[in-house]
Amino acid sequence: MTIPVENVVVSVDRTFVFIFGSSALILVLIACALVYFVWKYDRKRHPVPAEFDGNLTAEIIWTVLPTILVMAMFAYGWSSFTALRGVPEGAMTVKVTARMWSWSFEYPDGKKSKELVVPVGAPVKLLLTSTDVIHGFFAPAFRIKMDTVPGMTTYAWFQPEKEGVHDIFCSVYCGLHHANMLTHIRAVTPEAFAAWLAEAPAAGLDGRALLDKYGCLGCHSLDGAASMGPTFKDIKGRGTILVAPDGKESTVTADEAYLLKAVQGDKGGVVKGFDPLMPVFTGQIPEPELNAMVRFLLTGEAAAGPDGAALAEREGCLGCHSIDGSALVGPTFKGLFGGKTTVVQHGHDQQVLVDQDYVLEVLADPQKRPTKGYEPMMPAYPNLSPEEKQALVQYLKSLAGAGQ
Ligand code: HEC
Ligand code: HEC
Ligand SMILES: [Cu+2]
Repeated sequence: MTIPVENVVVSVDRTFVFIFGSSALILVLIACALVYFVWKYDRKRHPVPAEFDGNLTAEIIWTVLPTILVMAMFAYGWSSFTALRGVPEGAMTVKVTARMWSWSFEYPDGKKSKELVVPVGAPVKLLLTSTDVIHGFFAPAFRIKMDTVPGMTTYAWFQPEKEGVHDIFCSVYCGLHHANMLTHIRAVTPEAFAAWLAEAPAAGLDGRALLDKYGCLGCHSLDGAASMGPTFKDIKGRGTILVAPDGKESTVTADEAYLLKAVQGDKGGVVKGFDPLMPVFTGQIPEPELNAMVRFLLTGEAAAGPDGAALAEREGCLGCHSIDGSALVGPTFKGLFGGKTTVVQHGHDQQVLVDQDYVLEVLADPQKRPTKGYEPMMPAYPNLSPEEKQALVQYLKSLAGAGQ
């Protein structure tokens, strides 16, 4: 089913204007009639009340007119309902997760984000759910208001026609920081969207995985084995003899600048002793990925680990934990790591050291030993990868203060 798009907003508004307009009109008519009758039939002008014994015409009118009006309201309402519920084919699906007190969005390629970035001119389908209590996804600019319910997936869709930034609110009161559950829809050009999607996720890029993804490892070995192209083993600082198209030979050192060009296949010559089979990737590999691959070639490191600060924000930790020492729903992260905390287990207080093991335990099963003096509201994070958990531990460590 395809529905012309502005029609969602337009038809919702038309329904609203029609119902509101006809109600307002009826209100005015009734008020005027009331005043008129009070004036016309007061005791001075009408000392003796008239007696009626039924009026068929009047009865038909007051049955037929409201029926028409209500049917018209239904027709308008039905058209906007179908527009809101009928997702056009080919819509990009974005998973929306609501939690106390933040939103996160996951794209089909696995990219996660705190804001909902979408391309203009294409429909977006939202699959909504919640990890804790009922929240409401409310995007007034697109006339969407849909509950997000734990254990259930609801949906909505919209299509931005212009570039712009639009608010997203939570429409269901969900506790202390309900009012902070704010983010936005950012509608950008399709090109900007593609670039944004390809950007390095906050989790960091794995250079080795990228070499695999771009098919480099089909022609280059990592272990020194001979292949179609030179091996990547010990490529750093290696002297390479390049043969330029005019046959001139030159020796280059495999440093970062050379590799950045070589990886894209435009190093200006062919490595001596090899066939010119290296594909040209110029402009096809986004810069962050290029850098990650070169970093891997130079250092052998897969990637910088995930960024703990970005992760803490994206996963909503910072909605409940401050980093400046102030108390929110949970204890502040400032100075937490390396210090002592009091937890309750089997009704007994217990002093524990906040170290890596403790943080990992909290992320896996926060209610095993909840922190004393706080509501047991900390959600479990079973879906974080070991690297992500590690990044959070490092992040907490970095907030521990001097000497930790
Ligand atoms: C179809 C096989 C093939 C694929 C796929 C391929 N390469 Fe190559 N590559 C070669 C060949 C052959 C050479 C040597 C000849 C030349 O310089 O063109 C080479 C040369 C290189 C060099 C220079 C090596 C040196 O010793 O100076 C680098 C760096 C390189 N490739 C990186 C990559 C990366 C990164 C990818 C993936 C994005 C990739 N290659 C994909 C075949 C391939
Ligand atoms: C909904 C609010 C909320 C969110 C979201 C949340 N926490 Fe918590 N957290 C709490 C509360 C409340 C406590 C204390 C009570 C308890 O242990 O359940 C707590 C306790 C903790 C503790 C133990 C502190 C101590 O002194 O014992 C750590 C560590 C922690 N959270 C880390 C995190 C991390 C990391 C994240 C994000 C991945 C996160 N929290 C997300 C509310 C939250
Ligand atoms: Cu909410």
